[in-house]
Amino acid sequence: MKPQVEYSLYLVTDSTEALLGDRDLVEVVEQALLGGVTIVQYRDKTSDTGDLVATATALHEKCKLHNIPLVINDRVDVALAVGCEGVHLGQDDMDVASARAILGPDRIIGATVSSIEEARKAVERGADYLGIGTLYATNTKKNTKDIIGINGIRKILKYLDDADEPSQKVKTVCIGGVNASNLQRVLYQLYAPSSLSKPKTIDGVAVVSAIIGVRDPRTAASHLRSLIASPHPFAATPQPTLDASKLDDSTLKQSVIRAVKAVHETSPLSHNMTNLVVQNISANIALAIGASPIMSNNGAEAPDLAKLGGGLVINMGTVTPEALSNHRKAIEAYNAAGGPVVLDPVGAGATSARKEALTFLLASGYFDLIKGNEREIMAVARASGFTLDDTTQQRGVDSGTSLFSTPQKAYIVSRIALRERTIVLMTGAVDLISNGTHTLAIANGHPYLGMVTGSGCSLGTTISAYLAANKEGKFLAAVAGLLHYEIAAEDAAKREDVRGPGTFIPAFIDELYLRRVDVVEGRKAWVDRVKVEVVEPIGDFGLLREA
Ligand code: 3NM
Repeated sequence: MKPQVEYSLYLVTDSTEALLGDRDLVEVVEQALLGGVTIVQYRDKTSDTGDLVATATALHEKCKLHNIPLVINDRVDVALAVGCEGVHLGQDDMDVASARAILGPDRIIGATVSSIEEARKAVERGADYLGIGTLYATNTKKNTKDIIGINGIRKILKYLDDADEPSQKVKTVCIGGVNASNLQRVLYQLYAPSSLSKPKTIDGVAVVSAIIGVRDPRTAASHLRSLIASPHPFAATPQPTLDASKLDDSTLKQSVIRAVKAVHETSPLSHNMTNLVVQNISANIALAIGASPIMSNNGAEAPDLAKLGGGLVINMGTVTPEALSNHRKAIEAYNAAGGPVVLDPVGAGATSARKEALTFLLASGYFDLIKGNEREIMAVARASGFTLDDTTQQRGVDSGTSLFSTPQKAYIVSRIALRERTIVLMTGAVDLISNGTHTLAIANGHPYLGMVTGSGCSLGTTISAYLAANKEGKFLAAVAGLLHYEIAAEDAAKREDVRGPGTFIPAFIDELYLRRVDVVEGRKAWVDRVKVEVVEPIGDFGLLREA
Protein backbone atom coordinates (compact mmCIF):
# COMPACT_ATOMS: atom_id res chain seq x y z
CA MET A 1 0.00 0.00 0.00
CA LYS A 2 1.13 3.49 -0.78
CA PRO A 3 1.84 5.44 2.40
CA GLN A 4 -0.53 8.28 3.26
CA VAL A 5 1.45 11.48 3.02
CA GLU A 6 0.85 14.85 4.61
CA TYR A 7 2.56 17.37 2.38
CA SER A 8 2.12 20.55 4.40
CA LEU A 9 5.76 21.03 5.42
CA TYR A 10 8.02 19.34 2.96
CA LEU A 11 11.74 19.42 3.77
CA VAL A 12 14.30 19.18 0.97
CA THR A 13 17.82 18.62 2.25
CA ASP A 14 21.00 20.31 1.12
CA SER A 15 24.50 19.13 1.99
CA THR A 16 26.45 22.07 0.64
CA GLU A 17 28.84 24.05 2.77
CA ALA A 18 26.77 27.20 2.30
CA LEU A 19 23.71 25.77 4.07
CA LEU A 20 24.83 22.79 6.11
CA GLY A 21 28.25 24.10 7.09
CA ASP A 22 30.16 21.54 9.12
CA ARG A 23 27.05 20.04 10.74
CA ASP A 24 25.93 16.47 10.23
CA LEU A 25 22.98 16.21 7.84
CA VAL A 26 21.35 13.33 9.70
CA GLU A 27 21.39 15.31 12.95
CA VAL A 28 19.96 18.38 11.26
CA VAL A 29 17.17 16.32 9.69
CA GLU A 30 16.43 14.70 13.02
CA GLN A 31 15.93 18.14 14.54
CA ALA A 32 13.65 19.07 11.64
CA LEU A 33 11.63 15.90 12.25
CA LEU A 34 11.28 16.84 15.89
CA GLY A 35 10.13 20.28 14.76
CA GLY A 36 7.38 18.73 12.67
CA VAL A 37 8.32 18.41 8.98
CA THR A 38 5.83 16.08 7.31
CA ILE A 39 7.94 14.59 4.49
CA VAL A 40 11.68 14.61 3.71
CA GLN A 41 13.47 14.60 0.38
CA TYR A 42 17.14 13.71 0.45
CA ARG A 43 18.72 15.87 -2.25
CA ASP A 44 22.44 15.56 -2.87
CA LYS A 45 23.70 16.22 -6.37
CA THR A 46 27.39 15.49 -5.81
CA SER A 47 28.11 12.58 -3.45
CA ASP A 48 29.20 9.16 -4.68
CA THR A 49 26.62 6.41 -4.81
CA GLY A 50 28.05 4.57 -1.79
CA ASP A 51 27.86 7.69 0.34
CA LEU A 52 24.38 8.45 -0.92
CA VAL A 53 23.14 5.03 0.11
CA ALA A 54 24.81 5.28 3.53
CA THR A 55 23.36 8.73 4.27
CA ALA A 56 19.94 7.80 2.88
CA THR A 57 19.88 4.70 5.08
CA ALA A 58 20.65 6.76 8.17
CA LEU A 59 18.04 9.35 7.21
CA HIS A 60 15.47 6.61 6.61
CA GLU A 61 16.06 5.22 10.11
CA LYS A 62 15.30 8.64 11.61
CA CYS A 63 12.29 9.22 9.39
CA LYS A 64 10.81 5.83 10.26
CA LEU A 65 11.02 6.66 13.96
CA HIS A 66 8.78 9.65 13.28
CA ASN A 67 6.60 7.87 10.76
CA ILE A 68 7.59 10.36 8.09
CA PRO A 69 8.21 9.31 4.48
CA LEU A 70 11.62 9.75 2.87
CA VAL A 71 12.02 10.25 -0.87
CA ILE A 72 15.30 10.44 -2.76
CA ASN A 73 16.01 13.13 -5.30
CA ASP A 74 16.76 11.80 -8.78
CA ARG A 75 18.20 8.39 -7.80
CA VAL A 76 15.74 5.55 -8.25
CA ASP A 77 18.56 3.08 -7.57
CA VAL A 78 19.34 4.65 -4.21
CA ALA A 79 15.67 4.60 -3.21
CA LEU A 80 15.50 0.90 -4.07
CA ALA A 81 18.73 0.13 -2.22
CA VAL A 82 17.48 1.90 0.90
CA GLY A 83 13.91 0.69 0.65
CA CYS A 84 12.51 4.13 1.37
CA GLU A 85 9.12 5.47 0.37
CA GLY A 86 9.92 6.95 -3.03
CA VAL A 87 11.71 9.38 -5.30
CA HIS A 88 11.50 12.95 -6.47
CA LEU A 89 12.34 13.54 -10.13
CA GLY A 90 13.40 16.75 -11.82
CA GLN A 91 12.81 17.49 -15.48
CA ASP A 92 16.32 16.27 -16.34
CA ASP A 93 16.01 13.06 -14.32
CA MET A 94 14.44 9.73 -15.28
CA ASP A 95 10.86 10.25 -16.44
CA VAL A 96 8.02 9.43 -14.10
CA ALA A 97 6.65 6.51 -16.15
CA SER A 98 10.01 4.70 -16.23
CA ALA A 99 10.48 5.25 -12.51
CA ARG A 100 6.97 3.94 -11.89
CA ALA A 101 7.76 0.83 -13.93
CA ILE A 102 10.80 0.19 -11.75
CA LEU A 103 9.36 1.18 -8.38
CA GLY A 104 5.86 -0.23 -8.75
CA PRO A 105 2.55 1.26 -7.70
CA ASP A 106 3.18 1.64 -3.97
CA ARG A 107 6.07 4.09 -3.91
CA ILE A 108 5.66 7.83 -3.91
CA ILE A 109 6.86 9.54 -7.04
CA GLY A 110 7.05 13.31 -7.19
CA ALA A 111 8.01 15.52 -10.10
CA THR A 112 9.32 19.04 -10.44
CA VAL A 113 7.19 21.08 -12.83
CA SER A 114 7.18 24.70 -13.84
CA SER A 115 4.60 24.75 -16.62
CA ILE A 116 1.18 23.39 -17.43
CA GLU A 117 2.69 21.07 -20.04
CA GLU A 118 5.15 19.60 -17.55
CA ALA A 119 2.36 19.19 -15.03
CA ARG A 120 0.16 17.48 -17.60
CA LYS A 121 2.89 14.99 -18.53
CA ALA A 122 3.86 14.26 -14.92
CA VAL A 123 0.25 13.45 -13.98
CA GLU A 124 -0.32 11.38 -17.11
CA ARG A 125 2.81 9.36 -16.29
CA GLY A 126 1.66 8.63 -12.78
CA ALA A 127 3.18 11.20 -10.42
CA ASP A 128 1.69 11.29 -6.92
CA TYR A 129 2.61 14.88 -6.28
CA LEU A 130 4.06 17.86 -8.09
CA GLY A 131 6.73 20.19 -6.76
CA ILE A 132 5.77 23.41 -8.51
CA GLY A 133 8.36 26.14 -8.84
CA THR A 134 10.33 28.18 -8.85
CA LEU A 135 8.10 30.38 -6.75
CA TYR A 136 10.59 33.06 -5.76
CA ALA A 137 14.27 33.55 -6.61
CA THR A 138 16.47 31.62 -4.21
CA ASN A 139 20.17 31.31 -3.50
CA THR A 140 19.73 27.61 -2.82
CA LYS A 141 19.24 26.66 -6.44
CA LYS A 142 20.63 29.14 -8.89
CA ASN A 143 20.01 27.20 -12.09
CA THR A 144 16.26 27.17 -11.83
CA LYS A 145 14.56 27.44 -15.20
CA ASP A 146 11.81 29.88 -14.45
CA ILE A 147 10.65 32.02 -11.61
CA ILE A 148 6.93 31.72 -12.04
CA GLY A 149 5.68 33.47 -8.94
CA ILE A 150 2.28 33.08 -7.39
CA ASN A 151 0.56 33.57 -10.73
CA GLY A 152 2.54 30.86 -12.49
CA ILE A 153 1.66 28.43 -9.73
CA ARG A 154 -1.94 29.51 -9.75
CA LYS A 155 -2.19 28.84 -13.47
CA ILE A 156 -0.94 25.31 -12.98
CA LEU A 157 -3.36 24.72 -10.09
CA LYS A 158 -6.19 26.07 -12.20
CA TYR A 159 -5.23 23.79 -15.07
CA LEU A 160 -5.19 20.77 -12.73
CA ASP A 161 -8.55 21.79 -11.34
CA ASP A 162 -10.13 21.89 -14.78
CA ALA A 163 -8.46 18.74 -16.14
CA ASP A 164 -9.18 15.05 -15.52
CA GLU A 165 -9.66 13.29 -12.21
CA PRO A 166 -6.01 12.26 -11.71
CA SER A 167 -5.04 15.92 -12.20
CA GLN A 168 -7.59 17.02 -9.63
CA LYS A 169 -6.30 14.45 -7.18
CA VAL A 170 -2.57 14.97 -7.60
CA LYS A 171 -0.96 16.59 -4.58
CA THR A 172 0.98 19.81 -4.92
CA VAL A 173 3.71 21.68 -3.10
CA CYS A 174 5.37 24.92 -4.12
CA ILE A 175 9.09 25.50 -3.88
CA GLY A 176 11.57 28.34 -4.08
CA GLY A 177 12.25 31.06 -1.58
CA VAL A 178 9.56 30.08 0.91
CA ASN A 179 10.36 31.03 4.49
CA ALA A 180 8.68 32.14 7.68
CA SER A 181 8.33 35.69 6.43
CA ASN A 182 6.28 34.86 3.36
CA LEU A 183 4.74 31.47 4.04
CA GLN A 184 1.36 32.70 5.19
CA ARG A 185 1.06 35.12 2.30
CA VAL A 186 1.97 32.39 -0.15
CA LEU A 187 -0.70 30.08 1.22
CA TYR A 188 -3.20 32.91 1.34
CA GLN A 189 -2.63 33.97 -2.25
CA LEU A 190 -2.57 30.45 -3.60
CA TYR A 191 -5.94 29.87 -2.03
CA ALA A 192 -7.37 32.72 -4.08
CA PRO A 193 -10.64 31.67 -5.63
CA SER A 194 -10.51 32.27 -9.35
CA SER A 195 -14.11 31.32 -9.93
CA LEU A 196 -17.11 30.78 -7.72
CA SER A 197 -16.20 27.18 -7.06
CA LYS A 198 -13.76 26.18 -4.36
CA PRO A 199 -10.42 26.09 -6.14
CA LYS A 200 -7.69 23.54 -6.02
CA THR A 201 -5.14 24.84 -3.62
CA ILE A 202 -1.60 23.97 -2.67
CA ASP A 203 -1.11 21.05 -0.28
CA GLY A 204 2.14 22.25 1.15
CA VAL A 205 5.31 24.25 0.94
CA ALA A 206 8.73 22.77 0.22
CA VAL A 207 11.67 24.47 1.89
CA VAL A 208 15.42 24.05 1.98
CA SER A 209 17.26 27.00 3.50
CA ALA A 210 14.47 28.01 5.88
CA ILE A 211 15.19 24.79 7.81
CA ILE A 212 18.58 23.43 6.73
CA GLY A 213 20.27 26.82 6.62
CA VAL A 214 19.39 27.96 10.13
CA ARG A 215 21.12 27.39 13.43
CA ASP A 216 18.13 25.75 15.10
CA PRO A 217 16.26 23.58 12.56
CA ARG A 218 13.87 22.21 15.15
CA THR A 219 12.57 25.60 16.20
CA ALA A 220 12.46 26.74 12.57
CA ALA A 221 10.40 23.71 11.52
CA SER A 222 8.04 24.04 14.43
CA HIS A 223 7.59 27.76 13.73
CA LEU A 224 6.76 27.02 10.08
CA ARG A 225 4.29 24.37 11.18
CA SER A 226 2.54 26.79 13.48
CA LEU A 227 2.37 29.40 10.72
CA ILE A 228 0.76 26.83 8.43
CA ALA A 229 -1.77 25.93 11.09
CA SER A 230 -2.72 29.43 12.21
CA PRO A 231 -5.05 31.80 10.40
CA HIS A 232 -3.27 34.23 8.12
CA PRO A 233 -3.38 37.76 9.48
CA PHE A 234 -4.58 39.10 6.12
CA ALA A 235 -7.48 36.68 6.11
CA ALA A 236 -8.22 37.32 9.76
CA THR A 237 -8.66 41.05 9.24
CA PRO A 238 -12.35 41.63 9.80
CA GLN A 239 -13.89 43.24 6.75
CA PRO A 240 -16.92 45.23 7.78
CA THR A 241 -19.98 44.29 5.81
CA LEU A 242 -21.21 47.16 3.74
CA ASP A 243 -24.58 47.61 2.26
CA ALA A 244 -26.12 50.50 0.46
CA SER A 245 -28.48 51.41 3.29
CA LYS A 246 -25.65 51.77 5.79
CA LEU A 247 -23.48 53.84 3.51
CA ASP A 248 -25.44 57.06 3.87
CA ASP A 249 -24.92 57.26 7.55
CA SER A 250 -22.46 56.13 10.05
CA THR A 251 -20.36 53.22 8.78
CA LEU A 252 -18.52 54.96 6.01
CA LYS A 253 -18.35 58.46 7.45
CA GLN A 254 -17.30 57.29 10.88
CA SER A 255 -14.59 55.20 9.34
CA VAL A 256 -13.34 58.17 7.30
CA ILE A 257 -13.13 60.29 10.43
CA ARG A 258 -11.41 57.55 12.39
CA ALA A 259 -8.91 56.93 9.61
CA VAL A 260 -8.04 60.63 9.15
CA LYS A 261 -7.45 60.90 12.90
CA ALA A 262 -5.34 57.76 12.99
CA VAL A 263 -2.99 59.13 10.33
CA HIS A 264 -2.77 62.42 12.22
CA GLU A 265 -2.11 60.77 15.55
CA THR A 266 0.35 58.09 14.48
CA SER A 267 2.12 59.96 11.68
CA PRO A 268 2.99 56.73 9.89
CA LEU A 269 6.03 56.41 7.72
CA SER A 270 5.27 56.43 4.02
CA HIS A 271 8.25 54.86 2.32
CA ASN A 272 8.19 55.81 -1.33
CA MET A 273 10.18 54.02 -3.99
CA THR A 274 8.92 56.29 -6.63
CA ASN A 275 9.87 58.07 -9.81
CA LEU A 276 12.05 61.11 -10.02
CA VAL A 277 9.33 63.41 -11.28
CA VAL A 278 7.05 63.14 -8.30
CA GLN A 279 9.30 62.78 -5.27
CA ASN A 280 8.88 66.34 -4.15
CA ILE A 281 5.10 66.64 -4.50
CA SER A 282 4.54 63.19 -2.97
CA ALA A 283 6.65 64.07 0.06
CA ASN A 284 4.76 67.35 0.53
CA ILE A 285 1.41 65.63 0.21
CA ALA A 286 2.46 63.01 2.74
CA LEU A 287 3.33 65.79 5.18
CA ALA A 288 0.04 67.57 4.53
CA ILE A 289 -2.04 64.53 5.44
CA GLY A 290 0.04 63.98 8.58
CA ALA A 291 2.30 61.16 7.42
CA SER A 292 6.05 61.01 7.60
CA PRO A 293 7.55 60.55 4.14
CA ILE A 294 10.84 59.01 3.18
CA MET A 295 11.90 58.79 -0.43
CA SER A 296 14.38 55.95 -0.47
CA ASN A 297 14.99 53.88 -3.57
CA ASN A 298 17.68 51.79 -1.93
CA GLY A 299 16.40 48.27 -1.17
CA ALA A 300 19.17 47.74 1.37
CA GLU A 301 17.52 50.27 3.66
CA ALA A 302 14.11 48.65 3.50
CA PRO A 303 14.51 46.04 6.26
CA ASP A 304 15.30 48.78 8.79
CA LEU A 305 12.58 51.09 7.52
CA ALA A 306 10.00 48.29 7.46
CA LYS A 307 10.46 47.85 11.20
CA LEU A 308 9.12 51.36 11.80
CA GLY A 309 5.54 50.29 11.18
CA GLY A 310 4.87 52.34 8.06
CA GLY A 311 3.75 51.54 4.55
CA LEU A 312 5.62 51.14 1.28
CA VAL A 313 4.73 52.46 -2.17
CA ILE A 314 6.25 50.78 -5.19
CA ASN A 315 5.84 53.14 -8.10
CA MET A 316 6.95 51.86 -11.50
CA GLY A 317 7.31 55.34 -12.99
CA THR A 318 11.02 55.22 -13.77
CA VAL A 319 11.59 51.51 -13.93
CA THR A 320 15.07 50.08 -14.52
CA PRO A 321 16.53 46.63 -13.80
CA GLU A 322 18.35 48.09 -10.82
CA ALA A 323 15.19 49.70 -9.51
CA LEU A 324 13.34 46.40 -9.80
CA SER A 325 15.90 44.55 -7.76
CA ASN A 326 15.61 47.25 -5.09
CA HIS A 327 11.82 47.02 -5.24
CA ARG A 328 11.93 43.28 -4.69
CA LYS A 329 14.14 43.67 -1.61
CA ALA A 330 11.76 46.24 -0.18
CA ILE A 331 8.62 44.21 -0.90
CA GLU A 332 10.18 41.22 0.86
CA ALA A 333 11.11 43.38 3.83
CA TYR A 334 7.65 44.91 4.23
CA ASN A 335 5.91 41.57 3.67
CA ALA A 336 8.11 40.10 6.38
CA ALA A 337 7.34 42.92 8.79
CA GLY A 338 3.61 42.85 7.98
CA GLY A 339 3.66 46.43 6.68
CA PRO A 340 1.26 47.39 3.90
CA VAL A 341 2.57 47.64 0.35
CA VAL A 342 0.90 49.66 -2.40
CA LEU A 343 1.70 48.97 -6.05
CA ASP A 344 1.38 51.82 -8.52
CA PRO A 345 2.08 50.27 -11.93
CA VAL A 346 2.66 53.56 -13.71
CA GLY A 347 2.53 53.22 -17.47
CA ALA A 348 2.20 49.43 -17.22
CA GLY A 349 1.38 48.01 -20.59
CA ALA A 350 2.96 50.93 -22.46
CA THR A 351 6.19 49.08 -23.26
CA SER A 352 7.25 45.46 -23.09
CA ALA A 353 9.84 46.36 -20.44
CA ARG A 354 7.05 47.69 -18.24
CA LYS A 355 4.91 44.63 -18.83
CA GLU A 356 7.82 42.45 -17.74
CA ALA A 357 8.46 44.71 -14.77
CA LEU A 358 4.87 44.33 -13.66
CA THR A 359 5.04 40.54 -13.90
CA PHE A 360 8.31 40.63 -11.96
CA LEU A 361 6.80 42.78 -9.23
CA LEU A 362 3.65 40.68 -8.90
CA ALA A 363 5.91 37.65 -8.49
CA SER A 364 7.97 39.40 -5.83
CA GLY A 365 5.52 39.36 -2.98
CA TYR A 366 2.15 40.46 -1.73
CA PHE A 367 0.57 43.85 -2.37
CA ASP A 368 -2.15 45.11 -0.07
CA LEU A 369 -3.47 47.46 -2.71
CA ILE A 370 -2.90 47.94 -6.42
CA LYS A 371 -3.92 51.26 -7.88
CA GLY A 372 -3.85 52.58 -11.40
CA ASN A 373 -5.83 54.16 -14.18
CA GLU A 374 -7.92 52.06 -16.52
CA ARG A 375 -5.04 51.10 -18.79
CA GLU A 376 -2.72 50.26 -15.93
CA ILE A 377 -5.33 48.10 -14.26
CA MET A 378 -5.95 46.25 -17.54
CA ALA A 379 -2.20 45.58 -17.67
CA VAL A 380 -2.46 44.23 -14.12
CA ALA A 381 -5.31 41.97 -15.25
CA ARG A 382 -3.08 40.55 -17.97
CA ALA A 383 -0.10 40.15 -15.66
CA SER A 384 -2.37 38.45 -13.15
CA GLY A 385 -3.11 35.79 -15.73
CA PHE A 386 -6.38 36.90 -17.26
CA THR A 387 -6.92 36.77 -20.98
CA LEU A 388 -8.65 39.87 -22.19
CA ASP A 389 -11.67 39.73 -24.40
CA ASP A 390 -10.63 40.49 -28.04
CA THR A 391 -12.56 43.71 -28.36
CA THR A 392 -11.00 44.92 -25.14
CA GLN A 393 -7.53 44.23 -26.49
CA GLN A 394 -8.26 46.04 -29.72
CA ARG A 395 -9.81 49.07 -28.21
CA GLY A 396 -7.08 49.13 -25.63
CA VAL A 397 -4.61 50.67 -28.08
CA ASP A 398 -6.92 53.16 -29.71
CA SER A 399 -7.50 56.02 -27.39
CA GLY A 400 -6.88 57.45 -24.01
CA THR A 401 -10.52 57.91 -23.20
CA SER A 402 -12.41 55.49 -21.02
CA LEU A 403 -13.27 52.20 -22.65
CA PHE A 404 -15.59 50.86 -20.02
CA SER A 405 -18.79 51.73 -18.25
CA THR A 406 -18.86 51.97 -14.46
CA PRO A 407 -20.48 48.51 -14.06
CA GLN A 408 -17.82 47.05 -16.35
CA LYS A 409 -15.07 48.70 -14.34
CA ALA A 410 -16.61 47.32 -11.16
CA TYR A 411 -16.53 43.87 -12.69
CA ILE A 412 -12.85 44.28 -13.68
CA VAL A 413 -11.59 45.51 -10.30
CA SER A 414 -13.56 42.93 -8.36
CA ARG A 415 -12.29 40.05 -10.50
CA ILE A 416 -8.67 41.11 -10.10
CA ALA A 417 -9.11 41.78 -6.38
CA LEU A 418 -10.57 38.33 -5.85
CA ARG A 419 -7.85 36.64 -7.80
CA GLU A 420 -4.98 38.54 -6.20
CA ARG A 421 -6.67 38.61 -2.80
CA THR A 422 -5.93 42.27 -2.57
CA ILE A 423 -7.62 45.66 -2.94
CA VAL A 424 -7.76 47.08 -6.46
CA LEU A 425 -8.41 50.75 -7.14
CA MET A 426 -9.08 51.97 -10.67
CA THR A 427 -8.91 55.75 -10.79
CA GLY A 428 -10.87 57.90 -13.20
CA ALA A 429 -13.72 60.40 -13.20
CA VAL A 430 -15.48 57.75 -11.15
CA ASP A 431 -13.08 55.62 -9.13
CA LEU A 432 -13.80 51.95 -8.55
CA ILE A 433 -12.36 50.20 -5.54
CA SER A 434 -12.87 46.56 -4.63
CA ASN A 435 -11.57 43.94 -2.22
CA GLY A 436 -13.29 41.19 -4.18
CA THR A 437 -16.25 41.17 -1.81
CA HIS A 438 -17.22 44.82 -1.73
CA THR A 439 -16.96 47.18 -4.66
CA LEU A 440 -17.53 50.91 -4.39
CA ALA A 441 -17.87 53.63 -7.01
CA ILE A 442 -16.57 57.00 -5.82
CA ALA A 443 -17.41 60.15 -7.74
CA ASN A 444 -15.42 62.74 -5.80
CA GLY A 445 -12.37 64.56 -7.18
CA HIS A 446 -11.68 67.25 -9.73
CA PRO A 447 -10.36 67.26 -13.32
CA TYR A 448 -7.36 69.37 -12.26
CA LEU A 449 -5.99 66.25 -10.59
CA GLY A 450 -5.55 64.81 -14.04
CA MET A 451 -3.64 67.85 -15.25
CA VAL A 452 -0.77 67.92 -12.78
CA THR A 453 2.06 65.47 -12.71
CA GLY A 454 2.32 63.31 -9.65
CA SER A 455 -1.28 63.47 -8.51
CA GLY A 456 -1.82 59.77 -9.17
CA CYS A 457 1.50 58.84 -7.59
CA SER A 458 0.81 60.98 -4.54
CA LEU A 459 -2.53 59.24 -4.11
CA GLY A 460 -0.52 56.01 -3.74
CA THR A 461 1.56 57.77 -1.09
CA THR A 462 -1.57 58.92 0.71
CA ILE A 463 -3.12 55.46 0.68
CA SER A 464 0.08 53.84 1.95
CA ALA A 465 -0.10 56.08 5.02
CA TYR A 466 -3.80 55.35 5.52
CA LEU A 467 -3.20 51.61 5.34
CA ALA A 468 -0.28 51.83 7.76
CA ALA A 469 -2.27 53.84 10.30
CA ASN A 470 -5.41 51.69 9.99
CA LYS A 471 -4.14 48.14 9.70
CA GLU A 472 -7.28 46.54 11.11
CA GLY A 473 -9.55 47.66 8.29
CA LYS A 474 -7.59 48.10 5.10
CA PHE A 475 -10.47 48.48 2.67
CA LEU A 476 -12.20 51.32 4.43
CA ALA A 477 -8.83 52.89 5.22
CA ALA A 478 -8.03 53.03 1.52
CA VAL A 479 -11.47 54.51 0.81
CA ALA A 480 -10.88 57.13 3.51
CA GLY A 481 -7.51 58.10 2.03
CA LEU A 482 -9.07 58.43 -1.40
CA LEU A 483 -11.93 60.58 -0.08
CA HIS A 484 -9.64 62.88 1.91
CA TYR A 485 -7.59 63.35 -1.26
CA GLU A 486 -10.44 63.95 -3.65
CA ILE A 487 -12.52 66.21 -1.44
CA ALA A 488 -9.43 68.35 -0.78
CA ALA A 489 -9.01 68.56 -4.57
CA GLU A 490 -12.62 69.76 -4.92
CA ASP A 491 -12.02 72.40 -2.27
CA ALA A 492 -8.79 73.59 -3.85
CA ALA A 493 -10.34 73.84 -7.30
CA LYS A 494 -13.17 76.03 -5.91
CA ARG A 495 -10.84 78.61 -4.40
CA GLU A 496 -10.75 82.04 -5.93
CA ASP A 497 -6.98 82.12 -6.03
CA VAL A 498 -6.91 78.94 -8.11
CA ARG A 499 -6.98 79.73 -11.80
CA GLY A 500 -5.75 76.47 -13.30
CA PRO A 501 -3.52 73.44 -12.65
CA GLY A 502 -0.50 75.54 -11.63
CA THR A 503 -2.16 77.44 -8.82
CA PHE A 504 -4.12 74.29 -7.98
CA ILE A 505 -1.05 72.44 -6.66
CA PRO A 506 -0.21 74.63 -3.65
CA ALA A 507 -3.91 75.11 -2.91
CA PHE A 508 -4.42 71.34 -2.98
CA ILE A 509 -1.60 70.79 -0.47
CA ASP A 510 -3.19 73.43 1.77
CA GLU A 511 -6.64 71.87 1.52
CA LEU A 512 -5.31 68.39 2.30
CA TYR A 513 -3.78 69.82 5.44
CA LEU A 514 -6.91 71.80 6.30
CA ARG A 515 -9.29 68.84 5.89
CA ARG A 516 -7.11 66.92 8.33
CA VAL A 517 -7.12 69.80 10.82
CA ASP A 518 -10.91 70.05 10.40
CA VAL A 519 -11.39 66.48 11.54
CA VAL A 520 -8.92 66.77 14.38
CA GLU A 521 -10.67 69.91 15.65
CA GLY A 522 -14.13 68.40 15.33
CA ARG A 523 -15.30 70.02 12.06
CA LYS A 524 -16.55 67.05 10.16
CA ALA A 525 -18.93 68.61 7.67
CA TRP A 526 -16.74 67.85 4.67
CA VAL A 527 -17.21 64.17 5.28
CA ASP A 528 -20.88 64.61 4.35
CA ARG A 529 -19.79 65.40 0.81
CA VAL A 530 -18.66 61.88 0.00
CA LYS A 531 -20.16 60.50 -3.21
CA VAL A 532 -19.90 56.79 -2.70
CA GLU A 533 -22.11 54.05 -4.03
CA VAL A 534 -21.99 50.35 -3.48
CA VAL A 535 -21.93 48.49 -6.79
CA GLU A 536 -24.02 45.42 -6.32
CA PRO A 537 -24.54 42.98 -7.83
CA ILE A 538 -21.48 42.83 -10.06
CA GLY A 539 -22.45 41.80 -13.58
CA ASP A 540 -20.43 39.23 -15.45
CA PHE A 541 -19.33 41.08 -18.57
CA GLY A 542 -17.03 38.33 -19.76
CA LEU A 543 -14.24 40.84 -20.35
CA LEU A 544 -11.65 38.89 -18.38
CA ARG A 545 -11.20 35.19 -18.92
CA GLU A 546 -9.05 32.77 -16.98
CA ALA A 547 -6.04 32.04 -19.15
N1 3NM B 1 14.06 23.19 -6.48
P1 3NM B 1 14.89 27.38 -0.68
S1 3NM B 1 13.93 25.69 -6.08
C1 3NM B 1 15.50 22.37 -4.66
O1 3NM B 1 12.33 25.47 -8.56
C2 3NM B 1 14.80 23.44 -5.36
O2 3NM B 1 12.45 23.35 -8.73
C3 3NM B 1 13.55 24.31 -6.97
O3 3NM B 1 15.37 26.33 -1.77
C4 3NM B 1 12.71 24.39 -8.18
O4 3NM B 1 13.75 26.79 0.04
C5 3NM B 1 14.83 24.77 -5.00
O5 3NM B 1 16.11 27.54 0.19
C6 3NM B 1 15.54 25.34 -3.84
O6 3NM B 1 14.57 28.64 -1.42
C7 3NM B 1 14.60 25.94 -2.83
